[in-house]
Amino acid sequence: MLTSSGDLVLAQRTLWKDENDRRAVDDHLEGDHFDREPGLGLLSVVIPARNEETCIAATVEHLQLELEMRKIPHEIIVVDDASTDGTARALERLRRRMPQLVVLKNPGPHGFGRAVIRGIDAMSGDAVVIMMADESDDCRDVVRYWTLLNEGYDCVFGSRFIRGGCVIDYPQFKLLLNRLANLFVRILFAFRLNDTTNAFKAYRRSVIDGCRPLISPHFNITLELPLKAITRGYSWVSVPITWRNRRAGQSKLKLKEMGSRYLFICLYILLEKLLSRGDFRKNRTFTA
Ligand SMILES: Nc1nc2c(ncn2[C@@H]2O[C@H](COP(=O)(O)OP(=O)(O)O)[C@@H](O)[C@H]2O)c(=O)[nH]1
Ligand SMILES: [Mg+2]
Repeated sequence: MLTSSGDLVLAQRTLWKDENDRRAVDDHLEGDHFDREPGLGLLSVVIPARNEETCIAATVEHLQLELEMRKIPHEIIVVDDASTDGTARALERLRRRMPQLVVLKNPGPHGFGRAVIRGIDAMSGDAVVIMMADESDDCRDVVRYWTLLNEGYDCVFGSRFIRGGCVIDYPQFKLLLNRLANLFVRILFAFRLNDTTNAFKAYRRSVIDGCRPLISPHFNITLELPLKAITRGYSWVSVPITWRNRRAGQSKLKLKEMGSRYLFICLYILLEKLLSRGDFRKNRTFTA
């Protein structure tokens, strides 16, 4: 439950792994304003997938089970981006017995960002969680996200690097680059969020609509969404999450190809922040 001053009072403490996690949430409440938003009816989970035959079934089944158990009305949208392995077959088998599963094919052009946008465009939910296909994100964190959205936040941003969060088997070099990139983003935008680059986040539909047009074709969508949401004045909270490296299949993130694209989207949104005089902010109702 949230008080009008934005303090978080956790009605369901059992959702958090322990008392430290709860305090970590309290410590990371941010956002430059907080208007209480109405409760939500349906959750959409968008999962981009490319050549994930070894893990897509487990990812979807575990998620479905967790959401059923918690009685969260949901749909799961998997966007298959021209996979050349058995991903499409695995999804077809799942779809036959899971009415909540929507399988979309991205006919091209391809790319992580394009697949995420295609999933978001097709969603029927009042809010969306973007989740990976390789079992790296914890389904229980999706439930935590949903709880916080229902308490009134516009966005919930998981962080693996605050008290209560953790990473398992993160490749060392990638971890170093990740921490440097996130430090750079933090300094550039002057906020406390320290895991901006991770895609696994939750947004109300109103935030997604307020961040359009979405322009990132590749992994830079992972920066575009949270940076726009924060810059445009949506409320957000950061909570500890767990991430584990994939145990099967191959990583598709090509750091060399992504560096300049990440920089591009950062500078694009920084320019909006510095020069647009708030034209794109939430609840902007007049033009001058
Ligand atoms: N639809 C789609 N999904 C992608 C693409 N590239 C990566 N993914 C998915 O994005 C998620 C994260 O990719 P992954 O390879 O695990 O990146 P890493 O964890 O950073 O190494 C996985 O679910 C992938 O299947 C793509 O081009 N299209
Ligand atoms: Mg991964």
